[in-house]
Amino acid sequence: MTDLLPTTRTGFESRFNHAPDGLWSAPGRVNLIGEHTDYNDGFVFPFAIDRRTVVALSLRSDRLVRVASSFAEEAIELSLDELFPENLHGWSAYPLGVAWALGGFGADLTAVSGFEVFIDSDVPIGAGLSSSAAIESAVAMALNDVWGLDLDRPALARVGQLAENRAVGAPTGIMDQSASLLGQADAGVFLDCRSLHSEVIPLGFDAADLELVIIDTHVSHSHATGGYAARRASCEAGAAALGRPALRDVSVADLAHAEEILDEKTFRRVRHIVTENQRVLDTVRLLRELGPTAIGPLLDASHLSMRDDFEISVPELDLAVVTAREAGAIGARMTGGGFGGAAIALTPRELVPAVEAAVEAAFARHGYAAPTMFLVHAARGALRES
Ligand code: GAF
Repeated sequence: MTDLLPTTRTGFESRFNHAPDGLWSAPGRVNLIGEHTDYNDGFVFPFAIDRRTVVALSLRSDRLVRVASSFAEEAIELSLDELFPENLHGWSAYPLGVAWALGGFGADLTAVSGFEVFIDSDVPIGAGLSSSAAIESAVAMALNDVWGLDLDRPALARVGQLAENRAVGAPTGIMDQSASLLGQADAGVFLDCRSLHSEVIPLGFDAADLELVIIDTHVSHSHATGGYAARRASCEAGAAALGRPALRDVSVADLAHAEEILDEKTFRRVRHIVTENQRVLDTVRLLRELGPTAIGPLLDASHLSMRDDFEISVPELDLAVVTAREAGAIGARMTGGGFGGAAIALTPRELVPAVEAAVEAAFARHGYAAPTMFLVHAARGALRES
């Protein structure tokens, strides 16, 4: 149960003047390791967090769709007959994009009933914790139920990704929606983004007295603009030049040859993906063999690779990472798509106040806006709440 359930129900009732058919929820996610590897058919290891989006939804007897939320004044109305990506704008492109995307996964959009939905969330927006995937996954779960589609969770993740790619216009991979739909309490989701095979792996943070601190820099980022798409294009160009279907098919041992034939920048982009895939595999292995205290150096190496090879960090993220490490975190890295958002610091529980104080002081010294810091814990994935 989450605290948002009563307020979401009330929000629905006050907008639409009747009770919803049900409530569904889905969490945001944090990526522990494996950045930009998802659209390269590689490996990722995120977990669903204890911040959720809740949707209250009911079917209508006609073809009208009405979407309202706690974070926007206006409610959006349109007919299912007008439900095309080019008609969807702003925040409503996430829920309505999912309704449209379900048309590619078995929903007959010429025949299904319209619906009313109210959305509330405590996933911070813009922190790189996938507030968007939380909306997509919660709405996908809800429509899957009320439209009687019987899609499994990996398919619902692909629905959310299609909505993000086509309705929102961000050329993102499958990681965020998969974490939101497949997450489990106290565990990470180890996902092969080619086969979509996933394994839930216990994290053991609590038993090791470790906490994952989120340091939200408030440097805003968007995956629908330049940098993300440019990195994706470099990766695809690198794979093509190497004659491989995807960078998943390039190994660490292939890097010497890659350096010979690629231009310097493309080579660094490729090296990030190839080494990051290996770091995901190493993280999962170390977690199993030695527990979470062993994974710190891999988090650090991931950050350096994103800073120097993939060039998706910003000075605020670098400062957060360096300062957290100096204050006692056992590993730290930026998380998510980059160009802003949040860093994570895996920190012994008793050192969390020291890490937070050091980061706050360092940001003040550099004249950066004060960051927001909080802990996240691995939580269950999307579900029907009532
Ligand atoms: C964003 C995208 F949505 C993901 O698909 C992934 O590529 C991530 O950036 C980077 O690892 O969250």
